[in-house]
Amino acid sequence: MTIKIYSMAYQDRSDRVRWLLEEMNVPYTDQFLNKDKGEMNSPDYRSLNPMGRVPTIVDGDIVLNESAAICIYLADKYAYGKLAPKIEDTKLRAEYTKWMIFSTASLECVIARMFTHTSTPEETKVTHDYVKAQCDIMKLALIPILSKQDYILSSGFSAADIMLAAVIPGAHEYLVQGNSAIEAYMKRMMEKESAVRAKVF
Ligand SMILES: N[C@@H](CCC(=O)N[C@@H](CS)C(=O)NCC(=O)O)C(=O)O
Repeated sequence: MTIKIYSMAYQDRSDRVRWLLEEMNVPYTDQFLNKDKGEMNSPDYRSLNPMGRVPTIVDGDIVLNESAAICIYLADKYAYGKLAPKIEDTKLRAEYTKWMIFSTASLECVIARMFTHTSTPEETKVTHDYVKAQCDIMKLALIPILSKQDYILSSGFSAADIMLAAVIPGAHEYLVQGNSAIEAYMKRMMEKESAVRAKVF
């Protein structure tokens, strides 16, 4: 049975799910919801995601929300030991889990403020100062790693790169611009054929 992805557009938080599936050559279909037409609020969709948010996937009898959880699930199911380190590789798996969660829980959570906390020029300034300061802190974790290796895990390309590289551009001016290690990393990611096929960037 083909996996179904519910989203609003290619470039919402479904981007990483589509990218991962393209990378693994796992077939899927897109179900785009029109928010203006109330499709996120329909009883049918609310039965899949009570919060009326996207992405959601349906994979057989599995219905899953939260992009990081979806990618952890899919990488384990379809690319275990390849794009997702095995549980037995304790150290690597711990690092992998950290970056999978970091991407949405720490990084995207901060970046998303720029889409919501900007209703006046004063609020916009406070928000941008906050996001910049937080990005400066997160760069302390990212730059040393990306300066010495091509991917966030020492073992090579993984689903953690898909998560990170899908989120980082949201704060391009604070994370990418002028930071050669992150710039080079993002260039590598944007050139991935699977990312191009998934229309991530
Ligand atoms: N942490 C969630 C966030 C989900 C989320 O907020 N998605 C946005 C779209 S990218 C949404 O559905 N917004 C609801 C709306 O715009 O009404 C995830 O990573 O999946």
